[in-house]
Amino acid sequence: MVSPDHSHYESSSPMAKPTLRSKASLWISDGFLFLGGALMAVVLIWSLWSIASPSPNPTPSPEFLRPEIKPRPAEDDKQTEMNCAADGVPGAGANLRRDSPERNFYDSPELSYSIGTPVRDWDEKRRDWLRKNPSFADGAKDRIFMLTGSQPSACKNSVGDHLLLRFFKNKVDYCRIHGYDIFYNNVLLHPNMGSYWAKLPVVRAAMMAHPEAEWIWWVDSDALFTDMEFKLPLDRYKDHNLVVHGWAHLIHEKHSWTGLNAGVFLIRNCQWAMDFMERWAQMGPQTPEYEKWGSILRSTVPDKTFPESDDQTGLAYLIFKEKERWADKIYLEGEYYFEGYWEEIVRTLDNITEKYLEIEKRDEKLRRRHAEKVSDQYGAFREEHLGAAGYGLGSWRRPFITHFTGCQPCSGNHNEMYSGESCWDSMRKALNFADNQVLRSFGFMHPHPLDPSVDAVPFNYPSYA
Ligand SMILES: *[C@@H]1O[C@H](CO)[C@@H](O)[C@H](O)[C@H]1NC(C)=O
Ligand SMILES: [Mn+2]
Repeated sequence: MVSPDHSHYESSSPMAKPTLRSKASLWISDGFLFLGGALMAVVLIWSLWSIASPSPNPTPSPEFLRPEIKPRPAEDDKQTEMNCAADGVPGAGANLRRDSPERNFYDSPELSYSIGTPVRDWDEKRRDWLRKNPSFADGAKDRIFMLTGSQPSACKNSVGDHLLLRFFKNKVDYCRIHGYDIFYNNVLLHPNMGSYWAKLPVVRAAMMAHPEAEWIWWVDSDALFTDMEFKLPLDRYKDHNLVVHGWAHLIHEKHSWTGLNAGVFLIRNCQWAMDFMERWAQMGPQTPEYEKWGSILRSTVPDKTFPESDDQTGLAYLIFKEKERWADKIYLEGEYYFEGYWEEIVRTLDNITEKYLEIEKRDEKLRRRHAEKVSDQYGAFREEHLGAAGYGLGSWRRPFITHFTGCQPCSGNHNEMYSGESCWDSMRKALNFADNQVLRSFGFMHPHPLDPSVDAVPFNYPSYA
């Protein structure tokens, strides 16, 4: 079935296959790629230059060179007045220039950002910080902070860093549209927690760095948003502290490690989560118990094929084995693509594109050009037509998150289940599918899902009129 995900922080991936290319051929092909890349860069710079300096008006006007500098409005009156008017935007009134002089948890020397150093009374500490920095209180209940990241070194795969850039761009696009902050980490916050364990210390540090956020949303580097309008149904998770894509019967009855996916999760910034992260991390490579956990997991999880303790199997284990302690607060989301397996998804994208075009042809208000900032309104308009689409497998709704589990864009050591071609073509297709939803607000679109070029979108697209 679904192969494990190890493509972010890939250094010690158990699924990684040794590369078949010899060192010599690697050098040669990399050399060609480098020359090709350099040539491309020259062409690109030349063409950009020719766009940037149009011949009819070679001397920029003096006004253009000397932008008018206006005095700042008096600190508090005008500024707040404007921000308060922006209702509906969580935290629109946040004051980024003031920290309360009163002591808060940051002032305690014993408090550490590192995993392995438990935090006590976190809920109270967070509440106290919010009380002292009240401009962040508005919207704090639902505020989301997105986290993602990749390994500290360059990708082995020659196009790996480019792919990671595109995957990250996609997340930045989603966050900008929805007003979320995002952090990309590419250092190991714990030297011994590499590979798929590396995200745990990042989540822990982010919880402390962002007390204004209620939710920390980890999204793997090899996962992307293929529906830029869909929002997490946070109301559904109000009594839970951790949300993962998963299926209860596979975990509780089959003890399967593929009964969930640990590559995308939403975790509440609270004491429960602090405790859970500490417990989860106890199975990691930074502890003397790592080998022991490898054998425990292997003996309790029948479909686990590799000996090392891994984060995903560890998470499944905690759900079925320490059920009383954790499971009540863990929401296994299986109703929509909280994250979905790319092989199942990418083949449906063409038909989905067709369906969405049909909807736009029928509904004039969806064809209206608009500012990117007000995209939410159009998402709501579109939703009126998606009642029959369903969610997840078999649906013609845009899949929310497509996860390239097993493709390993950075190392290139994709699982041998797939051909490299299907991974690369599918990634490009999904990335362009998502990009089209974003570029549309900028007046452009890819004419074809595998075409890197774009066309200007005609006014009132896609109307027959
Ligand atoms: C796409 O739609 C066509 C026509 O409705 C259908 O025959 C085909 O099976 C669909 N493809 C997929 C992958 O769903
Ligand atoms: Mn992944």
